[in-house]
Amino acid sequence: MCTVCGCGTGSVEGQSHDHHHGHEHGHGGHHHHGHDHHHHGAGHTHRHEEGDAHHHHGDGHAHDHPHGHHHGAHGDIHFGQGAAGVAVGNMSQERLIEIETGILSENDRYAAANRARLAGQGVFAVNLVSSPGSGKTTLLCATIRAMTADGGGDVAVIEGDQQTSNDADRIRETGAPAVQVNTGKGCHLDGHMVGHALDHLHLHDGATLFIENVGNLVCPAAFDLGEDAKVAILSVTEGEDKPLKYPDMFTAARIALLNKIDLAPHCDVDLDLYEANLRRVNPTIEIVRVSARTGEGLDQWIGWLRSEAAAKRLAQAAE
Ligand SMILES: Nc1nc2c(ncn2[C@@H]2O[C@H](COP(=O)(O)OP(=O)(O)OP(=O)(O)O)[C@@H](O)[C@H]2O)c(=O)[nH]1
Ligand SMILES: [Mg+2]
Repeated sequence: MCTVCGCGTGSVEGQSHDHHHGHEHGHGGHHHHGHDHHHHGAGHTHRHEEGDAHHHHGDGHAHDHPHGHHHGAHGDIHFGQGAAGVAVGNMSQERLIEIETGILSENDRYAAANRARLAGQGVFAVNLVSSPGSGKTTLLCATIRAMTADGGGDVAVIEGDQQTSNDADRIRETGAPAVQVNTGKGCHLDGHMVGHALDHLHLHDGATLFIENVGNLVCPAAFDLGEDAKVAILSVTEGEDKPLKYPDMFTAARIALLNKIDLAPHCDVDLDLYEANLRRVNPTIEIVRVSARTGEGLDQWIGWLRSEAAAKRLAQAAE
C-alpha cells in the first residue's frame, strides 16, 4: 500500500464538505490514524508524526546509507525487502508497519460497514481496478447498455478519479445513476469515500454496483471498499509482463478482463503469455477476453456478474 505517498481522503461531487470535521454518516465516528491527512482538492497537507521530510529518490538523496536498501546480485536496488515491503526516508520498518496497519484497520471498519449495508440491500458490488486508460469507463458503459437492454439490469456506479466528473458524465449518458468521487491527490478510493458516495447514490435493492477505482495498478489493491469482488482490467497494449510487475493487484482480483482485444492484431502481444502471467500470480483468477469497442466477450463477463450475484443471494438466503 501507499505508505510512501500517504494519500488520503477526497471529496464527493457537488459536496464542499470537510469530512474530517463533524461529518457523520452512520458508520461509527471518524477516527484519525497515525498522521493527519487533509486532502481537499489541491490543498494537500501532509504531516508525519516524526516530522520527517519526505525523501524521494532523484532529489539529491544519497543512496549510500546503510538502512533499507538491498542490493541484488546485479547491483539492482530493492526497497521492498524489509518487513514493511517498502522504504520511506529514515522511518524504521516497525514504524512503517504501525502506520500501514493503522490506516488499513481504519479503512477496514468503513469497508465492513459498506459491505453490511450493501448486503442488507441485496446489492452485488464490484471494484474495477486497472492502470489509467485500460478502458474501465468504456467497458462499464458497454456493460451497462448490454445489461439494461434485456431488462435485467438495475445498476449504479461510483466513479473515482483524482479530478473531473468526466467519467460520471459518461456513465449518466447510459441512463444509469452515477456519483463521482474526486480524490484530489489521493491515488485510490477508500472505504470512507465509498460510504459517503453511497449516501448520495440512488441504489435499488438487488442492483449491481460498479465502483470504478482511480486508474492505478498499485494502491487500490490494498484498500477494501466493501465490494464483493475486485475486477482487474488490462488492455492488450499494456504488455504481457504487467501481472508480474504489479502482482498485488492481480492477486487481489477474482477476475481479469483482457480488454481492447480488437487491437490485438495491431500489437505485438502474445495473449496466451498474458494469461499465463496472470495465472502465475493468481492461479485461480478467471480471465475473459473482451472488447468494449466491438462487444466481444461482454456476454461472458455479464454472465460472470450475474452468476456471482446469484451465488451471493443463495449464500445470504442460507444464513
Ligand atoms: N480499440 C479499443 N479502444 C478502447 C477499448 N476500450 C477502451 N478503449 C479506448 O481507450 C481509451 C481509454 O478508455 P477509458 O474507458 O477512458 O479508460 P479508463 O480505464 O476508464 O481510464 P481512466 O478512468 O482515466 O483510468 C479511450 O480512448 C477508449 O475509447 C476497446 O475495447 N478497444
Ligand atoms: Mg475511467
